[in-house]
Amino acid sequence: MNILELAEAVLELEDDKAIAMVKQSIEEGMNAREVLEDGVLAGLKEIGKRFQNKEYFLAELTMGADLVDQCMAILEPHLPVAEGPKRGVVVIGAVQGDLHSIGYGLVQKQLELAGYEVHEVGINCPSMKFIDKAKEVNADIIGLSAFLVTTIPYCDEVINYLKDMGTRDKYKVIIGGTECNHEVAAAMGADGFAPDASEAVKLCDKLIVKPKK
Ligand code: B12
Repeated sequence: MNILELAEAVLELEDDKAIAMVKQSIEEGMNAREVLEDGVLAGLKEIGKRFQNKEYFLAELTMGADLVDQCMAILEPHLPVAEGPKRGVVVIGAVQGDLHSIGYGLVQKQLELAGYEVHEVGINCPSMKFIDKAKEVNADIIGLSAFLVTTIPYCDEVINYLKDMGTRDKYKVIIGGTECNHEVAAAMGADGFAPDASEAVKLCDKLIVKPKK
């Protein structure tokens, strides 16, 4: 199975071909993470570019996201799992107004594989729901996903609510998503930003001093 051809099939929204190639990659014993990142997600990134250039529209964006979901479901059971004590508790979701679930879903998966207990609060999640969930599960970290310039202010809102409630020190807050970066994170007073799921795991490892029993 050729990974570049898989990325191309995803980009061209050739569902049957892409899914068959993903299945074939498993049969051939290829590295599932590479197939996901360099094949499936590389194709999705190109879909985003076509959308930006107005060659693709919302329908194609949605079809691309559905195809990626299907490919991920096949690959997931083949991703490597970490063993050992629980490393920490993370609450994650997409902030209010944001419907992008693939990105934080991957972060969630990678964190779980790395030994974190992760609680997902879903898409379009009101700021207080992140905080209530964090309290309920005694989280170490709150992960906010924002893919749009218009939804990033809701990351600020979560941080401001935590400050208002006098609980800012209780949780580390991290952000991610296409339109986020280190500067945006620093400006809102977040504890960190990560550009992708593997960096998100490293960031959480850095922010959590002691693993949980
Ligand atoms: C798929 C997609 C959609 C799908 C999402 C489906 C789903 N279930 O997720 C749908 C069709 C719903 C959608 C809708 C829209 N979208 Co859209 N979408 C995308 C697209 C093509 C890919 C996003 C994606 O999932 N990538 C795959 C992931 C794996 O890639 P990734 O970003 O590298 O993910 C990593 C990081 O982001 C990070 N990360 C993510 N979350 C978190 C959280 C934490 C805590 C941390 C630490 C890290 C982290 O880790 C991830 C894993 O490695 C992007 C293009 C792009 N370049 O991002 C546009 C894009 C984000 N969308 C865009 C737009 C404009 C829209 C719409 C407004 C379109 C419209 N006219 O309606 C709507 C808005 C809907 C809403 N209210 O949220 C723009 C945003 C531009 C901007 N300046 O704000 C983009 C950039 C496209 C473009 N180039 O114009 N979209």
